[in-house]
Amino acid sequence: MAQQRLRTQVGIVGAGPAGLILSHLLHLQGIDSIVIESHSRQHVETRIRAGVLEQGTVDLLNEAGVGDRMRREGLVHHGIELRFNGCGHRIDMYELTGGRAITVYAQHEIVKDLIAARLESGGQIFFEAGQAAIHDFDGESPRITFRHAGEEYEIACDFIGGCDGFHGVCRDAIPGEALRFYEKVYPFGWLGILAEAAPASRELIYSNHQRGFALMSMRTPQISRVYLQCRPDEEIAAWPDERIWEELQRRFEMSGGFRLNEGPILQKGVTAMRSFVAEPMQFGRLFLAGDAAHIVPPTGAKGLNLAAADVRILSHAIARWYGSGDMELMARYSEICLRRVWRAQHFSWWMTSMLHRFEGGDGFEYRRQLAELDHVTTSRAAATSLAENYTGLPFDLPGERL
Ligand code: RFL
Ligand code: PHB
Repeated sequence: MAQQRLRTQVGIVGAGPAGLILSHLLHLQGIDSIVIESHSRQHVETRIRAGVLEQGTVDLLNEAGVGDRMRREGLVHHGIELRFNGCGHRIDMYELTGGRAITVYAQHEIVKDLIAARLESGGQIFFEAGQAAIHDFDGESPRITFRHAGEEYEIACDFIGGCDGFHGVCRDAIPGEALRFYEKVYPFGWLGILAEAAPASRELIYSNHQRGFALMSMRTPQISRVYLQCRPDEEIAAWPDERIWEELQRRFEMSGGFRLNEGPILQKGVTAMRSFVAEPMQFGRLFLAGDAAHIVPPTGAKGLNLAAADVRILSHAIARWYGSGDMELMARYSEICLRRVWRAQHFSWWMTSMLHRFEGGDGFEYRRQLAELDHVTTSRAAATSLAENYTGLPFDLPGERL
């Protein structure tokens, strides 16, 4: 069978937030890319994932001209609630950070907006691309091969964006001795539901409870997104809807009385929790971005935001290379991203440790958590640190030049 040969400047594997934002930002700088994605368009546009966008991510999407629907439909939140020992405590992030906020807007809506923008401006995305493989990225002429609609394809390019998530092929294509992995697996997971029920609070509630952690989030004023800590290998079949609601009601209980609004559960699933970093994030002309390079536990709501921060740097680095042949930013890509990645790793680990129930604890862990939560909710300095990290570090950390 004849192979279809294509040529582009940047070949991108993965049409998640990292791959799509990268493709769009490159386009804005006049750089051509082709994206290949193993799933269908419908699948990636309906996959329920993240929901919390840092101020910097919102600003990036707005500046890139893909923020119209997010501005109309996204929910801007100025605070979050930490709930423990039967009482709620609001962290006023807006006031503590001098006006920074988060926006609740579903990841798959961002994906929809970006796919529409790419296709509208003539961008090429191959959905349902099978058997993707990357080649020759240690030299000057990398290639991507894949199958699509029964045909074999080859894309010749100058650079490859490895944006194919944690289970993708790009990271594994790098010689083992060139990478170092850092990993921490947590002894629990999250059971998440999407429910047709009005959120019981206007803002997110992170609840530390002796039965386990629970989080109330939302997608719209009519749709709740709620999580509860469970075993990492929890069987979803063991959780009929009534059991989920009963457990959630207990974990959000308050001395003054509080009930979540219940409604039909539209979707449910279990996610294991891990912290993971692959270093460096570059090998030759292959650049890893987003979950392909790092995973954070979702307690800090950082995964999608890190993916956006990575590709922002990468698009600048690539644009500089094409513009003036300047390699410096490209050479520093990994180092610049990893600094933010490790800050987010620390914050996500810290939130996770403060809020989850650890099995086998003799009570010391729980008492320590209560003391920490007491500190965070009564010390302005501690609350400010949480608020700064949650709303997001500035895009350009000290010492970075863009
Ligand atoms: P993605 O989204 O996994 O996209 C990778 C894409 O690559 C495709 N792919 C391939 N394509 C071609 N060939 C192959 N061989 C391929 N292998 C894979 C995949 O089909 C997919 O389309 O990675 P990306 O772009 O790096 O984006 C990262 C985010 O998706 C992730 O970090 C967040 O969803 C994490 N996350 C959260 N992040 C936040 O910032 N705020 C949150 O509130 C938040 N909540 C969450 C989360 C993740 C969760 N789960 C399900 C893990 C809540 C949960 C429950
Ligand atoms: C979500 O709305 O899906 C969400 C919110 C906050 C988190 C994680 C997930 O920390």
